[in-house]
Amino acid sequence: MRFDVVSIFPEYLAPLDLSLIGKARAEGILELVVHDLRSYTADRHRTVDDTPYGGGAGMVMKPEPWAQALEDISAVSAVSDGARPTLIVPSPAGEVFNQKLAYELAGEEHLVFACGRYEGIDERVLDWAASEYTVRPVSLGDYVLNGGEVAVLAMVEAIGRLIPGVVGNPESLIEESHSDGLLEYPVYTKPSSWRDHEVPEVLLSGNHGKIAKFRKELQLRRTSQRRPDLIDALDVSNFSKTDRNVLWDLGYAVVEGRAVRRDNE
Ligand code: JEE
Repeated sequence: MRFDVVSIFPEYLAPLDLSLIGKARAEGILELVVHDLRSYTADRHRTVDDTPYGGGAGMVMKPEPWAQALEDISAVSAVSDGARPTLIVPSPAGEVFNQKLAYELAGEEHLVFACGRYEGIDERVLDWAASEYTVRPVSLGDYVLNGGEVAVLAMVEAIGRLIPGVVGNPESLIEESHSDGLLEYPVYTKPSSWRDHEVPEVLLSGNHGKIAKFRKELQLRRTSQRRPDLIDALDVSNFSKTDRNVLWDLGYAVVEGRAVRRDNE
């Protein structure tokens, strides 16, 4: 798999040399090249921004340096016949990045990330690039960053760890792929008693049936407290009597395979 990242702050992407991603690069599983957008400018001042047509705050990234960079990168793209590289454009106005999109993108051969700054990139770049790339504006989440670099660090890590051989422990990937739409249960390690805080006794019991029930209950409790939107999306048709009782306890009834708040009935 190949990643290219274009930015006016290439040093911002230095963390990609470290840890899992850095190791995968060193082992040749993953190729990642960071490009300085300013090296694709043609003027003495290496200008990448200009004032917005129609007025408004701030500056906008000029299209031509982007076209030069993206042409250069797609020309060397080694994607197999017919396939196009995917151009990911971090943007507060993109579709929100999630684990499903991470899996989808991990299946691509060539991802190119265009890190904007200022108020973003001239929109015509995205339209123009669609002749060579599958163009996807993507947001990291509903908050405002100063540019695309931090979003790219997060996305490259989330996508990169799904590539076979990149993550240290494939067992944890398998567990993730079976994840049940709930937040995870809390984890503990030694010592069992630490500064007057105890590990829940059932986890020391060796009773694996009881442990599984305990963990599922904690998952349901913290999900309803922290992420009620995930409870609403749950298919509870195959929930055990025990799980349904926990849901009831949390204020939900089961109606046609869905958990619904009892005060909503
Ligand atoms: C790419 C430039 C900065 C700031 C104006 C903000 C007005 C652009 N989840 C995410 N949040 N932010 C980004 C992101 C931010 C970027 C760029 C990604 C390039 N910026 C910038 C302010 C504004 N708007 C929203 O309300 C309307 C635009 C991001 C991702 N991925």
